[in-house]
This record gives sequence, structure tokens and C-alpha cells, in this order.
Amino acid sequence: MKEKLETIRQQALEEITHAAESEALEQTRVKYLGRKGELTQILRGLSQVAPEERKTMGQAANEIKEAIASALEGRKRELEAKELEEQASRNRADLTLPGRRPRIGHKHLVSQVIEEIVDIFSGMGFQTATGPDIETEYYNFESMNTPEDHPARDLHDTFFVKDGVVLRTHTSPVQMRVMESTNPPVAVVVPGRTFRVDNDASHSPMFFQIEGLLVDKEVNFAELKGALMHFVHSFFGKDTAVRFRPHYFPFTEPSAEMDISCTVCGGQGCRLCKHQGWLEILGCGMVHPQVFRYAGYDVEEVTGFAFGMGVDRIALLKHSIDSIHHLYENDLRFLEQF
Ligand code: 2NL
Repeated sequence: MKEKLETIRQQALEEITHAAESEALEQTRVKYLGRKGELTQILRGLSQVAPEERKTMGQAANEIKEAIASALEGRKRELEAKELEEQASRNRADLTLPGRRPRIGHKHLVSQVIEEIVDIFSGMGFQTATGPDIETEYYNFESMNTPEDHPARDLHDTFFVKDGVVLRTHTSPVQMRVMESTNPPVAVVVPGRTFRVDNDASHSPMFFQIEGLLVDKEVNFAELKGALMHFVHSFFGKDTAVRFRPHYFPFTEPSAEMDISCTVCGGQGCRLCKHQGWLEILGCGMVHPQVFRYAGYDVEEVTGFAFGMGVDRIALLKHSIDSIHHLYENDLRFLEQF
């Protein structure tokens, strides 16, 4: 019996010292001290031992039990510390890796261009006005001298919200509302979303416009040209050439379109300007008297000029971008370039 206990002690301590991980150690504990463990069974079998030996045997067995338990506990702590250390070294940060910069956003190209254009006109004394995207047909068409049977209504290809209500096809309704509530002189620019049923490389069904309106006594076409040339030279650069071509709009008379020398080839002719050397950038003209009558202005007292430009188109031309859709696909590889 005594030798057996001694063997168990030696074997157990040996196994405990060599247990390489917590799991193996737990198996050793079960093997010796578990319910069916070798030592447990001996302790249970003590009743069969002769009474004179029982006490010393019991003491010896209990001592060995204590020794094994304390060895188990000591090894357990060692293994836990070792495993913790291993885990920590597995998760250790690699301080030689390059840092990750936080991604900071910025204004969308279209917003930047709107701000730049508004700033240039604000420098000439224009205020900024805005208004609703959803408008009545009256403000969008009728008050702009474009009656129901007018051919220009087809050109617009309007989104109808319901009878008599549309997504505005231009920002002119805002200028009309400004005129209704303000006595001349008036000088405003109006940036905003506009909508037309149109979708190809140069058209998106939603796009941005900036229109401008100046009303005062004795405003003339030369002042219109001067304001627009100042805008072009500020925005595209002093060397940009401009030309005005006669045009037709229902809300201005006379009307014109303004071209600038090509932003890519400078006028030599290239793919962007379709070998014309010129790019159309806006429409303009002297406000039609009928528009002033709708606004409640005295057509004997005041004259005015107005103009309208597509912000998207201007952004594309300034940066030689080939499709308006880049502006609205929200691909950061594109947007982050501006
Ligand atoms: C274009 C042409 C234009 C206007 C817009 C306007 C507004 C009022 C009175 C008269 Cl309240 N006219 N706006 C005038 C001429 C041209 O836009 O091609 N836009 C992209």
C-alpha cells in the first residue's frame, strides 16, 4: 500500500510538471483526484485496511492528496500565465505598420462650383435666393411667357407631379416669386435643382442650374454682356474668349447664347468642342415685357436682363469630365479628385 501511494505521488508530480497546457493538466487532475481517480479510490478503500494501519495510511494518502493538489494549483498558474503571454504576443500591434489616416469628407464638386459662381456674382452686388423644387405650372411656364400651346413646353419634357404641379424645369419660378415680393432694383442669382425627362452622357434627369436676374431703370444688353464676361473671366480665366450668338427664349427678347473658347484646346478644335473651338455655356437675354407684367412691374419704368446656366455642364467643362453621370454616381475615386 505504502509503495503504491509513493508511486502515485511520483507519477502524479511527474505528469503535472510535464503537462504542457491547461487541458492536459485537467486530465491529470481527473486521473488522480477525480471521483474515479486513483488516489480517491485508495482513500475510499481505506475501510478495508487493517485498523492499526488505517491511520498512518490515511494520513499518508491525505498528504499525497494535498501535495498533488498544490502541485496542480502551482502548475495551473504557470500554464495560465504562459497561455496569457502567448495570446498577448499573438495580438501584439505591429508598430511598424503605416498609420491609417481618417477619411475626411469635403464639398461635392457641384456644390463647390455653385459657391464659386455665386461668389463671383455676389461680388457684383447680386443677392442669392432659393425656392421650392416642386412648382405650379403657372410659375414654371405661364408666368415665364410660355403658355400651354407654346412649342417651348415640349422642349422641356416636364416631370408632372399632378395636374398643374411640376418638378421645376428651371429656377425661373424663384425669380418670379422674388419679383412679386420685391420692388426694383432687383439683383439675384438663384442656384438650385432642376428636372427634365432626359438621360444621356450630357443630361441627367436631375441637374443644377444657376439663373440670374437684374432689374432696374435703363438696364441694357451691354451691361448683360459686361456682367457675363466678368463672370467668365473670373471663373475660367482672363484668357478665355467669349462670343454671343442670337437665340430664342420665350422669356427674354432679344435672347442670346454665350460661348467660350474651348477649355481643352483653347480654340484650335478638339473632341470636346467637336472641332468648333467654342463651347456653349449659358443662355441670356433682356427680360420679356410680358414676364414683367406677370410680376406686377411697370414695363414703362423698368428693364432687366436675365441668364441661366447649367452648373453640371460648367463643372464638366472646367475639369474636362466626359459624362454628367460621374457627378451623381458617388464613386469616391472620382469625387476625391476635386
Ligand atoms: C439656359 C437659358 C435662361 C433666363 C434663363 C429668366 C428668368 C426670368 C426672366 C427672364 Cl425671371 N429670364 N431666365 C433667361 C434666359 C435664359 O436660361 O439655357 N439655361 C440653362
